[in-house]
Amino acid sequence: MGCNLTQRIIKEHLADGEMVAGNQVGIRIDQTLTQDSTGTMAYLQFEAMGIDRVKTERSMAYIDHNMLQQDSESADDHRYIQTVAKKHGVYFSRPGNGICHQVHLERFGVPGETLLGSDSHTPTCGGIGMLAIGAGGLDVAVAMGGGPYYIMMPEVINVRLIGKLRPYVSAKDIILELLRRISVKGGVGKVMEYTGEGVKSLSVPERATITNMGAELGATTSIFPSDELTRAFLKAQQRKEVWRTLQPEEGATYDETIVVDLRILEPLAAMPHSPDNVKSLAEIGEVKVDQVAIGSCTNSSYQDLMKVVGILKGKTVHPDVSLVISPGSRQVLKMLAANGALADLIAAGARILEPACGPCIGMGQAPSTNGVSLRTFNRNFKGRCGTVSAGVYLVSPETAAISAIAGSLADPRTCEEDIAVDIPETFPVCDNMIISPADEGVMVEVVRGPNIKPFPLNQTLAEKVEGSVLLKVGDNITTDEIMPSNAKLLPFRSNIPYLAGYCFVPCNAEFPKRANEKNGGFVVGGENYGQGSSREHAALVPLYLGVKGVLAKSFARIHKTNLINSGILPLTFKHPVDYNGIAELDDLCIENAGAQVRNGNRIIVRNRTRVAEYEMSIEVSDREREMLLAGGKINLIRQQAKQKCVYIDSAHPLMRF
Ligand code: MIC
Ligand code: SF4
Repeated sequence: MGCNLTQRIIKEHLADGEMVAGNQVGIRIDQTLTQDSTGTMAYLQFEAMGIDRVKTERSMAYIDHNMLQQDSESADDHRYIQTVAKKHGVYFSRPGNGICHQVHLERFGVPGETLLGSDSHTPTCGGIGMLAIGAGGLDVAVAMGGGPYYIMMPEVINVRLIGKLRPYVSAKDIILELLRRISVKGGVGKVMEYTGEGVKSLSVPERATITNMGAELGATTSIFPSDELTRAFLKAQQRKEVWRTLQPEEGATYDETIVVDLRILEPLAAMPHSPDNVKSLAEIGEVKVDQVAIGSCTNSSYQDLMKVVGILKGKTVHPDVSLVISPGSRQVLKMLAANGALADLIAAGARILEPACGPCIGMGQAPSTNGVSLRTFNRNFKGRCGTVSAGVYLVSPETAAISAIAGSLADPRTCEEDIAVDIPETFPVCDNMIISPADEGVMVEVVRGPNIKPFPLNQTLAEKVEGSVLLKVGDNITTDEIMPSNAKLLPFRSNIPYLAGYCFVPCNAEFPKRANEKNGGFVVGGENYGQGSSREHAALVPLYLGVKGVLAKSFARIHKTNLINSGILPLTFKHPVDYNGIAELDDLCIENAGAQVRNGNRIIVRNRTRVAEYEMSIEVSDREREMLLAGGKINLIRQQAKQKCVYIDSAHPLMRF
């Protein structure tokens, strides 16, 4: 029996634990990445650990999210990240250089290595055969310090691709098809590994579109083999020396197989308000469109945008449509500028944005009231675009471009142009927007703006954990609902007290007030609680507001870890029917909480209002159990450091110990 690709890479990086499905394994991390909206917190946490220099092969700090700079906060945070990166050995990608995942794929990803990023779409680099995983900032900070990253040994799903896509059907349609089949929670606890002869028909950027949006399946990550096409891509990026061939071993086994026949796929769209609400364009029918947005870490490669150019060239965007295009990287933008394609896009009426996340995270370009926006992005959660009443459809670049001309949702197969685009033999490589860190030992002053506020730290678990149900929500609650991100809030990612005023507001505008009045309490959720982003603010802000535990039917992977890292109890209903019996403002209590958490997986929660008892399970590893008892990861690290007499910067001005 041979190892599949995922198991091969985990085996090569195994630092702790046994590779048995369901066991926790610690893996050595070769590379890390942060972006600016999660990065400030990650570097504050890294600093608080008192480690001088990152211990990874390469750590990158990208600036790509907070680009509007309506006031001084974002520029101040960028300066903090730039200086803290310089001091501690991290490479800094300046604003304007592109979206972290696109740039990392182009310039830094290495087949067979591990990458941990403080962004849920870090799996993009699975497109070149990297084991690339998204995590909360604190986990990335620990990995920068040389600590292993712990995951549940995943099940590995073989996604066997057969045949070749027909013209105008896109890699985006492959991942939309998977979302249609297995939903936003179908990948939880799993790695999606792509195999089959269909792999050879997909370029690296196309593979990266698929691995990128595997995040929407809830998967731990997604990965393609590293083959001749990977070699050609890396050679074109002048990095052929990092290539290695990487395939599953002979006789590799998988936990499950999903077959996708590329020959019969059609153009698809995810309808509002969930990435798995997928239908074919034919099924959706006529939809009038107000806005088209092309870009994001899912679909902003040179190949994607050249296909768009192929469709738009010589035409004019429909009078009722606003078309915005954000190239994924400066390299892509430069290529479009050099070959004249940018001029074609401008001539067609496209509004060109800088290479950054932009509208994908609500940083501008909010659609009109009740507007319909077609986007090549990966998430269409209600309100994420900035307009609560708008409906966002997720589509391929081909569908987006043809619809921008038609003014309504249109099938790209009606195009007459030949839009096939080959990967160039050489990309115009220029890393002059990457700033290298200072040499070890060189003094660097870290510049902190007034926006940086202390972040909350939990206390050791109380013997009696009690409080009211502050909020009860349904299935698939996103981190965008727990801690919204938009142009008004994103600049405050290093200011937890400010963000607290907006916590859970999309679910209930009274939540922050109620949490304050009740002095904290519990949240009750349905299936896949906390799906979506990696932002640990969705745990830190509830912690700040006194949330002690979340009772849910199931949890999304990254968010569950962020709760544990913050010392908030993630409790799963043993009997999901108990969910129905709880109401907001019920008074809950966990007696002997410490002993219950220490002794096993069963936790009894009493509902004092209804005189009922719920059997909950706490599905955590022994390490995580320790973390919950200590009041979160930082407290545990500090306790352990004290025991080992390791110096920890407990006088750090930014932390409230
Ligand atoms: C997102 O797409 O939701 C984000 C913004 O990139 C997040 C990270 C964040 O909240 O800063 C993610 O995907 O992890
Ligand atoms: Fe940026 Fe959007 Fe990608 Fe998140 S999903 S990293 S906001 S482009």
